[in-house]
Amino acid sequence: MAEPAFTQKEEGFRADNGRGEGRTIPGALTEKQRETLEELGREGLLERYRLMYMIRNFEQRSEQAYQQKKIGGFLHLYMGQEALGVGMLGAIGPRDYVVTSYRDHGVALALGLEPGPLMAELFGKETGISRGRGGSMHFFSKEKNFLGGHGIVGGQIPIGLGAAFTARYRAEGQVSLIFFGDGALQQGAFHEAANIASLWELPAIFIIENNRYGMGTSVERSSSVQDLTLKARGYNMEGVQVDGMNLLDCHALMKEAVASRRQNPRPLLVEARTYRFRGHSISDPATYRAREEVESYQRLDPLRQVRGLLEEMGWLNEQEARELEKKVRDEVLAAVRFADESPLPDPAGLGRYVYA
Ligand SMILES: Cc1ncc(C[n+]2csc(CCOP(=O)(O)OP(=O)(O)O)c2C)c(N)n1
Ligand SMILES: [Mg+2]
Repeated sequence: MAEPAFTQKEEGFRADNGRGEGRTIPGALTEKQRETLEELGREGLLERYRLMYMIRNFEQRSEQAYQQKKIGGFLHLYMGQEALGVGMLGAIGPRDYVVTSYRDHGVALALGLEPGPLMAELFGKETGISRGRGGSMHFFSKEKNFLGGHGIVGGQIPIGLGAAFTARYRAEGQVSLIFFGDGALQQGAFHEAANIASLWELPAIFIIENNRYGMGTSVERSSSVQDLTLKARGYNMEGVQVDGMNLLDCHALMKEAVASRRQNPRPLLVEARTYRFRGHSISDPATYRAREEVESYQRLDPLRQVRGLLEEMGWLNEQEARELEKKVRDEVLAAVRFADESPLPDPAGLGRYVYA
C-alpha cells in the first residue's frame, strides 16, 4: 500500500490534509487551523512541541532500556501518536478525568507528569509512579485525575464512564476523556458504556485512537464499518473524525468539545486517525505491515509537522530547536539515571497497596 489507506478509501479525510510530505505550511492552513495557531501562540506551540519531543525520546530510551533488560514484561510505545495525546490533553482542564489503555506513556507525559517516576515505574522501582508495582501498563496519578493505564482491552472504558457519571452528579463542569484503540472499540464494554453515556447524558468523550491495527489485525478486518464514527449513531451520540497526526486539529476539536460539554453534558465519540510507528509491543516486529505503508505515515510524522510549523512561523530557529531538544534529551537521560539508581520495592511490602 503506497498511500495511507484512509486517504484513498474515504472522501472528506486526508491524512495529510492535502499538504503533502507532512509539512504543515502556514500559508496552507485552513482558517480554523490559523485561529488555533493564534490561540496557542509561540509559547503554547513550543510547549506542545517540547512535550511531543519528550514522548518520542522517552519511548526511544525505554526501548533501549528494555533491550538492556532493565525493563521486563510488556512495553507498548506511543511513537507516531504524539500529536493526538498532546493536542487533546493540552485542551482540557486540571480537574478533568483521563483514562487510557496500556499504551499510556504518552498520555502520562502529555498530562505533564515528570519522566523520572514514569521511567522508574518501567524499571519496577519503589520510586515509580505506581511504586514499581504496576509497570508500563499501569501509570496512575491522583493529582492529575489520571485513572490509569489498563491492561485489559476496553477495561478502561467503563471506568471512564464512572468518572463521567461522577462529573455529572457533582455538576462541577468536569468531563471524562476515555482513550482506547480501534480494537477496543469492538468490545462489549464500549457499547454498554456508550448506551448509558447517551441515556444519562454524561460528559464522556470517547476517543478512538485509530492506529489501524489491534495487534496484527487491521481495522478493515475487525470493524463492520470503516468510518468508525458511525458507531455513535446507534447510541444517538455525536461522532466526529479528526486527523490524529495534526496537533492543531486535535487541539481545536477537544477545546470545543470540552467547552460545550461543561455547559451541556452529553457524550461524544471521536475517531482520531493515527499510526503507531513501532509494532504493537516491543516483541512485535510488525511484519504484517508493508514498508510503503509505514513510510507513508512516517512522512506525516507529527513532530516534523510541528517543528516545521514553528520554523515557518519564525518562532524557532535551528539553533533554538537544537537547544530545546538537547534539554529534553538530558531530562530523559536524568530520568533513566533516577530509575537506575532507585531501589527495588522491599519484598516484605509485597502485600501493600493490594486491594483484597
Ligand atoms: C480483554 C483482552 N483481550 C485481549 C487482550 C490482548 N490484547 C492486548 S492489546 C490488544 C489489541 C488492542 O488493539 P487496539 O485497541 O487497537 O489498541 P492499540 O494497541 O492499537 O493501541 C489485544 C488483543 C487483552 N489485553 N485484553
Ligand atoms: Mg489499534
